[in-house]
Formats: sequence, C-alpha cells, structure tokens
Amino acid sequence: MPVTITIDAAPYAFTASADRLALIVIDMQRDFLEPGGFGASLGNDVARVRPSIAPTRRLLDGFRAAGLPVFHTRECHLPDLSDCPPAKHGRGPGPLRIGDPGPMGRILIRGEPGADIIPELAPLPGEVVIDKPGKGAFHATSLGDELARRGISHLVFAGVTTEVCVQTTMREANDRGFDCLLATDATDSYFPEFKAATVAMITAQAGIVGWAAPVDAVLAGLR
Ligand code: C5J
Repeated sequence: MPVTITIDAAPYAFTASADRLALIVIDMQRDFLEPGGFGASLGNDVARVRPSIAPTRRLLDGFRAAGLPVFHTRECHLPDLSDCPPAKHGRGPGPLRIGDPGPMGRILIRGEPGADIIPELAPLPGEVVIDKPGKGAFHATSLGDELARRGISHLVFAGVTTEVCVQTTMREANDRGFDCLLATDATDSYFPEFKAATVAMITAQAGIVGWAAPVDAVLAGLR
C-alpha cells in the first residue's frame, strides 16, 4: 500500500499518495538568476530571485531522499528561433533580445550557458529536463506525457518567476486535473508584491488553483 503524504498547507491540508507525487522546478536558469541574462536584459534586479535558491535545494534534497520523481524545466528556444513567436521576440525595452549574444551566450537559446540550470540546482541523472518555448511548461512540450507515463497526479512547484512561468504552469496543470502545491519560499519574483499576490490568488476561493506551503512543511510531510 502506498503511503499517504499529508502537508500542512493553505487553504487546508494537501494530501497525495506517495507514488503519485512529483516535484517540478521551473526555470532555475542562469538566464533568470544571474546578471547578463534574459531577466536582467528586461531591466530586472536578479538579486531579488536568488533567495529562493537555498530553499529549492532543500526541497530537491527532500524529494531525492524520499525517492520521489523530480522534473526540471528550462525556458529556451531553438537556435534558429523557429519556436519563438515574433510577438515574444519583439518585446522588451533593452538592446538585448532573445537570440542576441550576451555575456552568457545567446539569450534564452537552448544549449547556451545562460539557458543552463544554475549549478546549485543541477539536475541529477534520471531526472527529466523539459525545454519549453512558452511560459507554461505544458505548452509544446512532452511534460503531460511524461507525467502521465509515471501516473503522477499531484505536483509540488518551485522555481522562478512566481507570477509568470510558475503560475502559468500551475494553472495549466490545474486545468489538466493535477492537484498542485506551491512551495512558497522556493519561488521568487522580481516583484515581491507579485509573488504575494500570486500565492493569494492560488489559494483563494478554497484553493481555486491549488495549495501553498513553506518548504519546511513540505519536507515534514515527506518524512
Ligand atoms: C519569465 C519565467 N519571467 N521563467 N520567465 O519570462 O518566469
């Protein structure tokens, strides 16, 4: 009989069968967390999203120790930009656009150093890494199939940025029938008020998009 995991969460306890639970770490890439990447090219202060690194590492360690599946995503595009809609490519105030050369290689391009996951959170062999052209990780990727193949129905989310790729993916997952929990200190935004609003939006109305809990509460549930 699989163990039932119970996490003390808002708006109420999150429960999952241990054989159906996975962690998804969204876009913890150099392009969003280090100077000179995509996030900085849009005028953001990357120091604002770095506090989520250590809690995300603790969450990863907890899932790995419990033998539970871990998925990572990377927002990035093909070198010829054939998967980057002109509307996305055209946005941004600065001189650097997606595909332009920057200090960490071409901005937001698959295989370039900037698109790598930061070394502190590097995927281990066997963990699935999904390259995604959109903000949501289900759009134009194999994520749905990978989760279905493993019988996953419950997801814990970490990553950046809270209100863009994390929230978009949670909403996609929610509409696909997954129960989703956001690990509140393992996610960050360049705009702290947007992070707070996202957590409130997700958990309002009896968890209309899902649940939220700090990493300590998630780890306590895994033990
Ligand atoms: C953004 C992301 N913010 N990973 N991407 O453009 O949230």
